Amino acid sequence: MVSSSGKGHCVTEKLKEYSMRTRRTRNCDFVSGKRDVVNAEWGWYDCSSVCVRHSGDVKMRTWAAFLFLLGMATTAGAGVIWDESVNGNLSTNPDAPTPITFSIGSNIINGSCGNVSAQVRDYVAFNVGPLDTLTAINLLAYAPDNTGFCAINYGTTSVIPNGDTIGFFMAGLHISQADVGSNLLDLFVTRSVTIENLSDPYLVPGDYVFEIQQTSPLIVTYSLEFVLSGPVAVQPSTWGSIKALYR
Ligand SMILES: [Ca+2]
Repeated sequence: MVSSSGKGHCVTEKLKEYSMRTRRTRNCDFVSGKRDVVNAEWGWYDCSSVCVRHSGDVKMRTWAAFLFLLGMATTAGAGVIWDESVNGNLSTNPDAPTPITFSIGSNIINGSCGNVSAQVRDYVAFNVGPLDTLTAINLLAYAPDNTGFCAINYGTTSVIPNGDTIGFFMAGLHISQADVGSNLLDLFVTRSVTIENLSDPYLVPGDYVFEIQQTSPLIVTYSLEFVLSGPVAVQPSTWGSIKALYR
Protein backbone atom coordinates (compact mmCIF):
# COMPACT_ATOMS: atom_id res chain seq x y z
CA MET A 1 0.00 0.00 0.00
CA VAL A 2 2.99 2.29 0.39
CA SER A 3 4.68 3.86 -2.55
CA SER A 4 8.40 3.47 -3.05
CA SER A 5 8.46 6.46 -5.36
CA GLY A 6 9.41 8.85 -2.61
CA LYS A 7 6.37 11.01 -3.26
CA GLY A 8 3.79 11.88 -0.66
CA HIS A 9 1.07 14.26 0.34
CA CYS A 10 1.36 17.09 2.86
CA VAL A 11 -1.75 16.46 4.90
CA THR A 12 -1.26 19.13 7.52
CA GLU A 13 0.05 21.61 5.00
CA LYS A 14 -3.37 21.86 3.44
CA LEU A 15 -4.39 25.20 4.86
CA LYS A 16 -1.06 26.78 4.12
CA GLU A 17 -2.19 26.64 0.56
CA TYR A 18 -4.78 29.30 1.34
CA SER A 19 -1.99 31.78 1.73
CA MET A 20 -0.88 30.72 -1.71
CA ARG A 21 -4.31 31.67 -3.06
CA THR A 22 -4.97 28.18 -4.28
CA ARG A 23 -6.67 25.18 -2.83
CA ARG A 24 -5.03 22.57 -4.99
CA THR A 25 -3.36 19.75 -3.18
CA ARG A 26 0.33 19.59 -3.83
CA ASN A 27 2.68 16.67 -3.76
CA CYS A 28 5.80 16.67 -1.71
CA ASP A 29 8.96 14.68 -2.00
CA PHE A 30 9.03 12.29 0.92
CA VAL A 31 12.78 11.90 0.73
CA SER A 32 13.75 15.56 0.67
CA GLY A 33 10.66 16.75 2.54
CA LYS A 34 10.11 19.50 0.00
CA ARG A 35 6.89 20.42 -1.71
CA ASP A 36 6.50 20.72 -5.42
CA VAL A 37 6.87 24.25 -6.64
CA VAL A 38 4.01 25.46 -8.77
CA ASN A 39 4.15 29.11 -7.87
CA ALA A 40 7.82 30.02 -7.74
CA GLU A 41 7.02 33.12 -5.72
CA TRP A 42 6.42 31.02 -2.64
CA GLY A 43 9.33 28.64 -3.06
CA TRP A 44 9.66 25.31 -1.33
CA TYR A 45 7.84 24.47 1.83
CA ASP A 46 9.48 22.16 4.30
CA CYS A 47 6.93 19.45 4.95
CA SER A 48 9.18 16.59 5.94
CA SER A 49 7.51 16.15 9.30
CA VAL A 50 3.99 16.00 7.92
CA CYS A 51 4.49 14.26 4.61
CA VAL A 52 2.37 11.14 4.29
CA ARG A 53 3.73 8.66 1.81
CA HIS A 54 1.13 7.31 -0.56
CA SER A 55 0.44 5.99 -3.99
CA GLY A 56 -2.64 6.30 -6.14
CA ASP A 57 -5.90 6.16 -4.26
CA VAL A 58 -4.17 5.57 -0.95
CA LYS A 59 -4.00 9.35 -0.65
CA MET A 60 -7.78 9.63 -0.67
CA ARG A 61 -8.10 6.78 1.75
CA THR A 62 -5.67 8.50 4.08
CA TRP A 63 -7.93 11.55 4.04
CA ALA A 64 -10.97 9.36 4.55
CA ALA A 65 -9.33 7.82 7.60
CA PHE A 66 -8.38 11.28 8.84
CA LEU A 67 -11.92 12.55 8.47
CA PHE A 68 -13.26 9.39 10.09
CA LEU A 69 -11.09 10.04 13.14
CA LEU A 70 -12.06 13.71 13.03
CA GLY A 71 -15.67 12.72 13.40
CA MET A 72 -14.78 10.70 16.47
CA ALA A 73 -12.46 13.29 17.94
CA THR A 74 -12.73 14.21 21.57
CA THR A 75 -14.39 17.46 22.57
CA ALA A 76 -14.19 17.20 26.32
CA GLY A 77 -13.54 20.17 28.54
CA ALA A 78 -14.82 23.71 28.64
CA GLY A 79 -13.88 27.01 30.12
CA VAL A 80 -13.17 30.69 29.79
CA ILE A 81 -9.50 30.99 28.91
CA TRP A 82 -9.42 34.76 28.47
CA ASP A 83 -11.75 37.40 29.84
CA GLU A 84 -10.63 40.95 29.13
CA SER A 85 -12.29 42.14 32.34
CA VAL A 86 -10.06 39.73 34.27
CA ASN A 87 -7.01 39.00 32.14
CA GLY A 88 -6.58 42.43 30.52
CA ASN A 89 -7.11 43.69 27.01
CA LEU A 90 -6.21 41.49 24.10
CA SER A 91 -3.59 42.86 21.76
CA THR A 92 -4.65 45.53 19.30
CA ASN A 93 -1.34 45.14 17.45
CA PRO A 94 -1.40 42.88 14.38
CA ASP A 95 2.35 42.44 14.65
CA ALA A 96 2.02 41.05 18.18
CA PRO A 97 -1.28 39.21 18.70
CA THR A 98 -2.05 37.86 22.15
CA PRO A 99 -0.87 34.23 22.13
CA ILE A 100 -3.44 31.86 23.62
CA THR A 101 -3.01 28.13 24.10
CA PHE A 102 -6.16 26.13 23.50
CA SER A 103 -7.02 22.94 25.34
CA ILE A 104 -8.99 20.08 23.85
CA GLY A 105 -12.64 21.06 24.08
CA SER A 106 -14.22 24.46 24.63
CA ASN A 107 -12.05 27.56 24.90
CA ILE A 108 -14.04 30.74 25.51
CA ILE A 109 -12.72 34.24 24.94
CA ASN A 110 -14.77 37.18 26.28
CA GLY A 111 -13.79 40.61 25.07
CA SER A 112 -14.84 43.90 23.57
CA CYS A 113 -13.74 46.14 20.77
CA GLY A 114 -14.80 49.39 19.18
CA ASN A 115 -13.59 52.68 17.78
CA VAL A 116 -13.19 54.15 21.25
CA SER A 117 -9.87 54.67 23.01
CA ALA A 118 -7.92 52.80 20.32
CA GLN A 119 -9.70 49.50 20.88
CA VAL A 120 -10.84 48.94 17.31
CA ARG A 121 -9.35 45.46 16.92
CA ASP A 122 -8.44 42.41 18.97
CA TYR A 123 -5.86 39.95 17.68
CA VAL A 124 -5.44 36.42 19.05
CA ALA A 125 -2.75 33.97 17.94
CA PHE A 126 -3.22 30.26 18.46
CA ASN A 127 -1.81 26.97 17.32
CA VAL A 128 -3.62 23.83 16.29
CA GLY A 129 -1.31 21.03 17.32
CA PRO A 130 -0.33 17.95 15.35
CA LEU A 131 -3.32 15.59 15.00
CA ASP A 132 -5.68 18.23 16.45
CA THR A 133 -8.41 20.08 14.57
CA LEU A 134 -10.21 23.34 15.30
CA THR A 135 -13.80 22.35 14.60
CA ALA A 136 -15.71 25.49 15.58
CA ILE A 137 -15.53 29.17 16.45
CA ASN A 138 -18.95 29.68 17.97
CA LEU A 139 -20.24 33.21 18.46
CA LEU A 140 -21.87 32.95 21.87
CA ALA A 141 -22.65 36.64 22.41
CA TYR A 142 -22.39 39.95 20.55
CA ALA A 143 -23.90 43.21 21.74
CA PRO A 144 -25.05 45.80 21.00
CA ASP A 145 -26.17 44.95 17.50
CA ASN A 146 -23.78 46.79 15.20
CA THR A 147 -22.11 45.19 12.22
CA GLY A 148 -18.52 44.21 12.88
CA PHE A 149 -15.89 42.23 11.07
CA CYS A 150 -13.73 39.24 11.88
CA ALA A 151 -11.09 37.38 9.90
CA ILE A 152 -8.55 34.64 10.14
CA ASN A 153 -5.12 34.24 8.65
CA TYR A 154 -2.36 31.73 8.65
CA GLY A 155 0.79 32.54 10.65
CA THR A 156 1.69 34.16 13.96
CA THR A 157 1.08 37.79 12.97
CA SER A 158 -1.64 39.59 11.07
CA VAL A 159 -2.38 42.89 9.35
CA ILE A 160 -4.98 45.66 9.54
CA PRO A 161 -7.74 44.77 7.07
CA ASN A 162 -8.05 47.23 4.22
CA GLY A 163 -8.23 47.22 0.46
CA ASP A 164 -4.52 46.54 0.13
CA THR A 165 -4.35 43.69 2.66
CA ILE A 166 -7.67 41.93 2.18
CA GLY A 167 -6.02 39.19 0.13
CA PHE A 168 -3.83 38.32 3.13
CA PHE A 169 -6.68 36.66 4.98
CA MET A 170 -7.84 33.09 4.59
CA ALA A 171 -11.39 34.38 5.09
CA GLY A 172 -13.25 37.28 6.66
CA LEU A 173 -16.87 38.19 7.28
CA HIS A 174 -19.22 40.78 8.65
CA ILE A 175 -20.95 39.73 11.82
CA SER A 176 -23.94 41.03 13.71
CA GLN A 177 -26.10 39.97 16.62
CA ALA A 178 -28.09 37.76 14.23
CA ASP A 179 -25.02 35.52 14.03
CA VAL A 180 -25.06 34.66 17.73
CA GLY A 181 -25.25 30.89 17.92
CA SER A 182 -23.44 30.42 14.62
CA ASN A 183 -20.17 28.67 13.98
CA LEU A 184 -18.02 31.30 12.30
CA LEU A 185 -15.99 28.59 10.56
CA ASP A 186 -19.16 27.69 8.66
CA LEU A 187 -19.64 31.34 7.72
CA PHE A 188 -15.99 31.62 6.65
CA VAL A 189 -16.91 28.99 4.07
CA THR A 190 -20.24 30.40 2.91
CA ARG A 191 -20.18 34.14 3.61
CA SER A 192 -16.62 35.39 3.35
CA VAL A 193 -16.25 38.94 2.05
CA THR A 194 -12.51 38.76 1.53
CA ILE A 195 -10.85 37.50 -1.62
CA GLU A 196 -10.51 34.03 -0.14
CA ASN A 197 -12.85 31.81 1.83
CA LEU A 198 -12.38 28.57 3.69
CA SER A 199 -13.21 25.52 1.62
CA ASP A 200 -13.91 23.44 4.72
CA PRO A 201 -15.29 24.53 8.13
CA TYR A 202 -12.33 23.41 10.18
CA LEU A 203 -8.66 24.23 10.66
CA VAL A 204 -5.91 21.65 10.46
CA PRO A 205 -2.63 21.84 12.44
CA GLY A 206 -0.77 25.11 12.10
CA ASP A 207 -0.44 28.66 13.41
CA TYR A 208 -3.32 31.09 13.01
CA VAL A 209 -4.42 34.58 14.00
CA PHE A 210 -8.06 35.50 14.60
CA GLU A 211 -9.01 39.16 14.38
CA ILE A 212 -12.26 40.85 15.38
CA GLN A 213 -13.00 44.52 14.92
CA GLN A 214 -15.62 47.21 15.33
CA THR A 215 -14.88 50.44 13.48
CA SER A 216 -18.02 52.29 14.61
CA PRO A 217 -17.64 54.73 17.54
CA LEU A 218 -19.05 52.33 20.10
CA ILE A 219 -17.92 49.34 22.09
CA VAL A 220 -19.32 45.89 21.35
CA THR A 221 -18.80 42.98 23.69
CA TYR A 222 -18.41 39.49 22.34
CA SER A 223 -17.97 35.93 23.50
CA LEU A 224 -16.27 33.40 21.24
CA GLU A 225 -15.92 29.69 21.80
CA PHE A 226 -13.02 28.00 20.04
CA VAL A 227 -13.57 24.24 19.97
CA LEU A 228 -10.46 22.11 19.61
CA SER A 229 -10.78 18.41 18.91
CA GLY A 230 -7.97 15.97 19.45
CA PRO A 231 -7.28 12.44 18.27
CA VAL A 232 -8.81 9.50 20.06
CA ALA A 233 -7.22 6.18 20.85
CA VAL A 234 -8.14 3.73 18.13
CA GLN A 235 -10.31 0.99 19.55
CA PRO A 236 -10.57 -2.41 17.88
CA SER A 237 -14.03 -1.57 16.53
CA THR A 238 -12.74 1.76 15.21
CA TRP A 239 -9.75 0.14 13.57
CA GLY A 240 -12.02 -2.32 11.81
CA SER A 241 -13.88 0.59 10.23
CA ILE A 242 -10.64 2.22 9.16
CA LYS A 243 -9.38 -1.03 7.66
CA ALA A 244 -12.55 -1.22 5.62
CA LEU A 245 -11.47 1.99 3.88
CA TYR A 246 -8.41 0.19 2.52
CA ARG A 247 -10.12 -2.90 1.18
CA1 LIG B 1 -10.45 44.26 23.29
